[in-house]
Amino acid sequence: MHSENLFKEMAQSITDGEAEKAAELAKQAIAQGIDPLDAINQGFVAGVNYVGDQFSCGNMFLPELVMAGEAMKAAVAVLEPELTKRGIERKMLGKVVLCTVEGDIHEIGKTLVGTMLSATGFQVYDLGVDVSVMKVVEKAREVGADIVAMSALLTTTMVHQKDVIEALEDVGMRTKVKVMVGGAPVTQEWVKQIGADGYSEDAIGAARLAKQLLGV
Ligand code: B1M
Repeated sequence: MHSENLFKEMAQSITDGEAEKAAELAKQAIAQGIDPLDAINQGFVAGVNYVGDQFSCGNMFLPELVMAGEAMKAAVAVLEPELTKRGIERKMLGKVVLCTVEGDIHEIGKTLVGTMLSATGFQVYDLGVDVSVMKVVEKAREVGADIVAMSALLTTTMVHQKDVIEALEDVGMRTKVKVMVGGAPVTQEWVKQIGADGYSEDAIGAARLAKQLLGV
């Protein structure tokens, strides 16, 4: 199938919340030699953005949001090993403790960021979603993290990015660790406001930023 048509079908599979179809299309993309990041960004993300917009306008509801999320996860799970393979010749660039902040269960973007960081050569400790402030700080201390990376998708939860920075300051670790943030509501202005070291809009940018922050 021509890649443009495949991308359209991918977006549609997310809109329809069809996890099996999404996974099948992801496999097809790999078989056709399509860049897995193009499949994600030009195909599946278009669908998830559409569902998000429709949800905002009240034209779609929570069950559709959930099904779109499941379909997106199924597609990303197929594409992730391919993304990782592409970064196979690498040296270890640094240690990153990654999470989605407390109260927030959005995991897809965070997981993609983790995949791209790993593929670029970082050792990633992915704590998952809804992670408490102290759990992030303790893990960063335990592993001697170079970077703490936090995702937040909700305007109500992004404030916990600030809480983690304050907790790092309180325990005297802030000068030893860089902090990067991301997620749909995060802006450069927010970065300044909370005293983070940087943010990026997407997973590739996150890997680039992590390298910049450590000068590697
Ligand atoms: Co929810 N959700 N959701 N959701 N959801 C949003 C975020 C929302 C914008 C939808 C909308 O109204 N248009 C809205 C937030 C509004 C706001 O706060 N301004 C919203 C809402 C309201 C909610 C609930 C409150 C709904 C409810 O219950 N009434 C609820 C909250 C639950 C909670 O967390 N406590 C909720 C629940 C869910 C599901 C569980 C159903 C599901 C998530 C499933 C899962 O993750 N397993 C879900 C989904 C799927 C979405 C949308 C549709 C898609 C999110 C996604 O996966 N995008 C989303 C609307 C949207 O974003 N279009 C929406 C694809 C992913 C690849 O992109 O996560 O943005 P993203 O990550 C990108 C970048 O942001 C960046 O790189 C990633 C890859 O390119 N990035 C980083 C992310 N983290 C980064 C970290 C970095 C750097 C870059 O450095 C550390």
